[in-house]
Amino acid sequence: TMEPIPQPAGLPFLGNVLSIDAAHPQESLANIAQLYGPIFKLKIGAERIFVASHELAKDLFDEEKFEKAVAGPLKEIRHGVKDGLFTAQPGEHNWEIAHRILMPAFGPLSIESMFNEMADVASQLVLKWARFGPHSAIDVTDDFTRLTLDSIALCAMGDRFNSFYHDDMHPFVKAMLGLLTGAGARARRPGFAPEMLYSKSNQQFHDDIDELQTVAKQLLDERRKHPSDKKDLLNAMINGRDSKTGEQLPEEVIIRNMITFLIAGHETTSGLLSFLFYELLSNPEAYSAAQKEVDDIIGKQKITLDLLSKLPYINACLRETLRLHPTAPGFALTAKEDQVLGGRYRVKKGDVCVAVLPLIHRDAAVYGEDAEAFKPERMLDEPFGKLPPHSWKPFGNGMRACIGRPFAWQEALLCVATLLQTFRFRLADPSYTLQIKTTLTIKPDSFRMKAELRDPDM
Ligand code: MNH
Repeated sequence: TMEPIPQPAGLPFLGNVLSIDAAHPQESLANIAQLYGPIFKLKIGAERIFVASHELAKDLFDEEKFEKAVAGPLKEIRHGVKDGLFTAQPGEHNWEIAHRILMPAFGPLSIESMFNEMADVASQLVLKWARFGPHSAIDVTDDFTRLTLDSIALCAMGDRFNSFYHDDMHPFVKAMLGLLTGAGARARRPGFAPEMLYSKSNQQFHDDIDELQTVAKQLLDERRKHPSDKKDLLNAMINGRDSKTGEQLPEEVIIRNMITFLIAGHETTSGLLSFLFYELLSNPEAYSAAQKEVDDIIGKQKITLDLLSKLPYINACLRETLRLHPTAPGFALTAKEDQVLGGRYRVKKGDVCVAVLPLIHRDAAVYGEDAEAFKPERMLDEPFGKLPPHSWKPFGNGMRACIGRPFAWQEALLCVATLLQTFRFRLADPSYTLQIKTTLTIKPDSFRMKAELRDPDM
């Protein structure tokens, strides 16, 4: 028998917007789930169905029944990057060809060839923190964002942002962040407010998009003028031919995807690294175990790809971090036909459902009564392989899952191994309690630590 999907009482016009604290939407969703259970409907601009348990989410992740929805902030980002991989509608032709051309470029072999460039950027972070000395409080998330931005820009298109050498941001980065914050703000506007109210921020939004396109086009023209045989993503897009149709990517599609990689490829990995260090500093046993693995396997050697493949505990720490803190905390799906979730909740064709990852990932039915605890052991290869399907989804679902996962993983492993090899860390403020800062992604807010060189002669 069918049950109605619960919906908190709302207000005329505003609907449920007041149920969501714009600064802390994840906390609001957790509170609503406490009261209303693992599925509920909210009218925030449009109507959305939120799904917060593994049992109900399983049906959402069935690609026969649901497909990716470009909704909310993604729909706004789409103004800037159209049918780029991240914001393409299901079935769009330019997604199909870009996906086939880029899959090998994001494959293990190609990512391995980016190792030296990733290590180059990581060494800049090490130098900066070493010079700070043991008494300065490091703004962890800021520096991890410098790392991930510089590394995607260098590996994807051979451009050095040199973020560690500037306090103010590279103009491309400024415009990209403008597009992201603009997209978030636009997605929250109440539908009934006249557009006129927003003419200034609309202008800024479109200026940022123009700037991104201009800079990306310059980089593309530059590469065309001075071709190189570098195996980066830009060359893959310039030279690649679709295996199925023989087509090459049109210029505007290359530009859209260059911007897309920067947008999709930096905040999530930066958040992952930040939460990982937060969890290590809050769980001394896990910190010691991770430290021991780096010391036993790597010691004082120069880190190589081969050594990175021998760190099961650090791997498990990364997985466990993304379980508790999925840095892309949700994604949207639409029903392809009328559907039923969990055998009892009716969802109509075209309804937009959001997978609430932080709650799905803390489902006690899957992870047990200690689901809220950071326990990397449960994510070692063997137990990880035995988790029920669809219970760990930080990289999204099916054919629209993250294409950058091998890139992010290699970058994160290398960074964690390098930092643990080099420094001893502690909280800058021992009484720090975790606050989450939400933009499109989540990060620990105002998280600071101090870094002391383990070998002062370095
Ligand atoms: Mn990534 C899609 C999470 C790193 C490029 N990524 C997704 C989705 C999630 C996600 C979730 C699916 C979104 C949706 O269904 O609407 N991504 C992550 C996380 C990390 C990450 C948690 C790091 C940790 N992503 C990266 C990196 C890059 C990247 C690094 C680029 C180098 N991601 C993408 C692209 C897509 C995507 C491109 C869209 C893929 C597609 O739809 O074809």
